[in-house]
Amino acid sequence: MAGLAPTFGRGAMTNHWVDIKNADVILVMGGNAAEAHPCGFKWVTEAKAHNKARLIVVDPRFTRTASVADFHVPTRTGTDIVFLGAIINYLLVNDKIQHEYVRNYTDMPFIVRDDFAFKDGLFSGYSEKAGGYPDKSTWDYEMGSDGYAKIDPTLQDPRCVYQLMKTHYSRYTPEMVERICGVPSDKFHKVAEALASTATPDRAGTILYALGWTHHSTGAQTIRTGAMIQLLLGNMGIAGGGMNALRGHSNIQGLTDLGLMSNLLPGYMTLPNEKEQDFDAYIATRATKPLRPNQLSYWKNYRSFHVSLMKTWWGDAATAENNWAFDYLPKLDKPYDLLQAIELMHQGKMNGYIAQGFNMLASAPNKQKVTEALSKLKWLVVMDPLAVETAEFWKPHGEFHEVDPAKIQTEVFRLPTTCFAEERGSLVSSARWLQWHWQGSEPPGQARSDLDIMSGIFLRMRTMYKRDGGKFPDPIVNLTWNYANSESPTPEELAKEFNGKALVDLYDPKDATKLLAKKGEQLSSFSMLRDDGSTTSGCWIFCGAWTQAGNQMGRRDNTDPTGIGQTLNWAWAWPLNRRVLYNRASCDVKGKPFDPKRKLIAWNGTTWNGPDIPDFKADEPPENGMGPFIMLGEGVARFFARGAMAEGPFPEHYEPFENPLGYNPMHPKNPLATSNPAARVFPQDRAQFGKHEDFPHIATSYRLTEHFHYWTKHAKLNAIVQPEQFVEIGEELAKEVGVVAGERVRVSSKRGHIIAKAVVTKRIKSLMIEGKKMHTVGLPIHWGFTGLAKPGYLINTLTPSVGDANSQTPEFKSFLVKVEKA
Ligand SMILES: Nc1nc2c(c(=O)[nH]1)N[C@H]1C(S)=C(S)[C@@H](COP(=O)(O)OP(=O)(O)OC[C@H]3O[C@@H](n4cnc5c(=O)[nH]c(N)nc54)[C@H](O)[C@@H]3O)O[C@H]1N2
Ligand SMILES: Nc1nc2c(c(=O)[nH]1)N[C@H]1C(S)=C(S)[C@@H](COP(=O)(O)OP(=O)(O)OC[C@H]3O[C@@H](n4cnc5c(=O)[nH]c(N)nc54)[C@H](O)[C@@H]3O)O[C@H]1N2
Ligand SMILES: [Mo]
Repeated sequence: MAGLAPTFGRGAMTNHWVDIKNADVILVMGGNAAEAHPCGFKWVTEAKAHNKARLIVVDPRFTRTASVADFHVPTRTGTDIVFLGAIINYLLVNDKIQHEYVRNYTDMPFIVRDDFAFKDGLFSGYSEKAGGYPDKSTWDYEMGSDGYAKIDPTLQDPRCVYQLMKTHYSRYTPEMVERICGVPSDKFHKVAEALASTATPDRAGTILYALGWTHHSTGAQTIRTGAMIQLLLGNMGIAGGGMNALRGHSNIQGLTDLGLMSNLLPGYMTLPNEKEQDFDAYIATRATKPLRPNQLSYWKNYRSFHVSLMKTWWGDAATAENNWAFDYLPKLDKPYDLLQAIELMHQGKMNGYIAQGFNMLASAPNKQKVTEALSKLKWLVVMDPLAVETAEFWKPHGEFHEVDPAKIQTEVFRLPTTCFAEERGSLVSSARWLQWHWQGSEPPGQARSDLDIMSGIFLRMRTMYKRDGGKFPDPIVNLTWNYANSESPTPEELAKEFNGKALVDLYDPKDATKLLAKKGEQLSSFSMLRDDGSTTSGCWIFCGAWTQAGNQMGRRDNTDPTGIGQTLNWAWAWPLNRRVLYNRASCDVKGKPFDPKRKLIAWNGTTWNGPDIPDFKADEPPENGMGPFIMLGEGVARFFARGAMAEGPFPEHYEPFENPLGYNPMHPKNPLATSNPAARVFPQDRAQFGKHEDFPHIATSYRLTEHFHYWTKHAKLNAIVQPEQFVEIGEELAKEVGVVAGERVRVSSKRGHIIAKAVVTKRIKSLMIEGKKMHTVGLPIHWGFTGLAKPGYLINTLTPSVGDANSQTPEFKSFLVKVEKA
């Protein structure tokens, strides 16, 4: 089992960094972009300077982003669905929605099945025994005899999505926001009014978010709630709009794009599960059919993407007869996310682990559990340029890390790697741009690139399989490995492989005389991919990045013909260089831009034309009624997530697993609906949750500009600017526990304690929650026991092991502690 740094958040920007300058209203909620994305944040500054944009920040703390905002709203962590749900309610009740947009481009008119229900905080299909929703069949539309979903364009049918949504969010009132989030009604209304001002076609609003939304057991649903607001306002697909996930590590976007998650294949295809042994059935469940007449449902091409991937990986060994080597793919019995991996190690069910660019002892929740888990491995490989905490987990480090090496049998191998500055290749930004970068310096000492190390391991494994056989050697011995130097594939060779090529002369299926690509040529679009084994593509969404014309990612022409940031010749964006996803929705049904100032595309009578690349069928006449959301069978966006989410089709508020009240004010009488019923939680971890009676303070953890996680403390200048661990507490809490700035505090949770200096600040205010005064404690994450900065405790000594129901991302941002004078 290999563990690459798992992605702790997911998604991408629907728009892009430069486009933020086109916004009239910017909501930063669940992130601190000025601090964690300081380069990209300049586009917020541009919007304020040139567009008179209003910046609103909703964050438990007064952050560096808040310091330049027009308006900051302190809130309680883990309650954003209440706040956003109340915004939905506000927009619906006050009729602040873009009518033409929602009627034509969303599922509002769709009729939902009769047996779908929501009661006492739980949706139909819930099973207490299974601990979640084993049966989601009721979360679906009513289907007509013609095979299409039924709709009511008048939106009057009580079972249509619009009516159900209205009822669902009617419970989300400003009063509930005040009680649950601790946000007074006047502050809530100021935010609601600002957002509502973008419901008109001539105004745009954007939402920027990151970990303050993802690091919760309800993370994915919080993001959905934000997206629902953007849809109601007609802000998706337009310049200056969108849902913009600000990703973390410089290439974490590339990591998810290439499918480096336990359940993914490249290009957001998914691995089969254990029950999916039949190839055609596997394809059929993913190649979704249109749910309405004339819709594109682009995933219908799944087979072409999939077969092209298998031809890339296994070449001649992938044939029509063996279903393109479908048997070579592992079939998942369960998701193997980080929390699962730690649990399996902890149960002694894993022998070895490769931590590649991943300091898991520092970054994963519940350090004690991680230490015990690592101690049960036979071997651990750490691939990193630095001597990080994970590689030294077996060694005592005073009060910061107490272990007994005599009791740990794990053999640890450290393989020193290069880092980004010592290699060339492509990095994918949050904006989905693939940008080529060039090597800046030579690696020191014996450091070797990850590519060389992984190739070395692979080639030696292949030799052993060839020599000794084994249970199922085929996937290893038949893997395509056509690199000039097999010990050291180049980034160029890999980039070309991800793009894909023709394996035969490819002719236009509609015109047999028209040659599209000669055998061996690089392809220019994923529309050329075939399901008959005649094409390859290692990642279909990257098809177009390295064509016959060469490396598109290295392009550096920043010409912006219309001045709205559409620099189509700078780098290359997936898919097909489109810069704003769903840009068809920036035009009315006739194909005329809603706002000519912000034109992205328009219909000229025969085709759709830019300044952006149409995210649509380029020659599809508007009168055919094809919707803008071409990846969905509906062709329109979903308010009602049919079957897609783990805990229900409409986002609902559930409390964090360590809950400062002991109940969920939305459902005080139903303990089953206190916290997310479908969250990732193992029985043993449940026993390690603390109670509010013992741990009365709400903790959240976050970053500082001066450090990058746990490795810049190895760099002298960073270690000088932020030398020592600290804990931020508000003035009222400081008074309560009797400490002044600079004194040491002990912060404990059910899982352990840390001791650090107190920073007493006005930036964190106490909140009134359900009539009780509550305090938030701020924990910067950057310190540990290796490096040049002053040694400190790992923050994840304190955090609970529990994850989001959909992404399994740990709940790092909301847990309970007790602060005392040390
Ligand atoms: N300098 C620097 N930059 C970085 C990084 C770094 O380590 N250093 N790390 C990178 C990585 S990997 C990532 S993922 C990104 C993360 O980028 P961000 O998500 O912006 O970073 P964080 O500081 O973890 O958290 C953001 C904010 O969320 C707030 N918050 C906590 N809980 C809640 C909540 O329930 N609701 C709301 N509305 N807000 C909440 C916190 O107070 C905090 O201000 O940054 C990247 N950029
Ligand atoms: N409590 C709490 N915990 C958190 C978070 C939080 O907000 N609160 N944030 C979470 C998030 S969003 C993230 S992303 C994680 C971060 O967790 P990690 O990814 O484990 O943290 P980093 O310190 O960035 O570790 C990356 C390592 O990669 C090494 N490295 C750099 N370049 C290369 C290379 O080219 N090859 C190899 N092999 N290694 C390289 C670096 O030296 C570094 O040690 O932490 C998570 N943990
Ligand atoms: Mo991250």
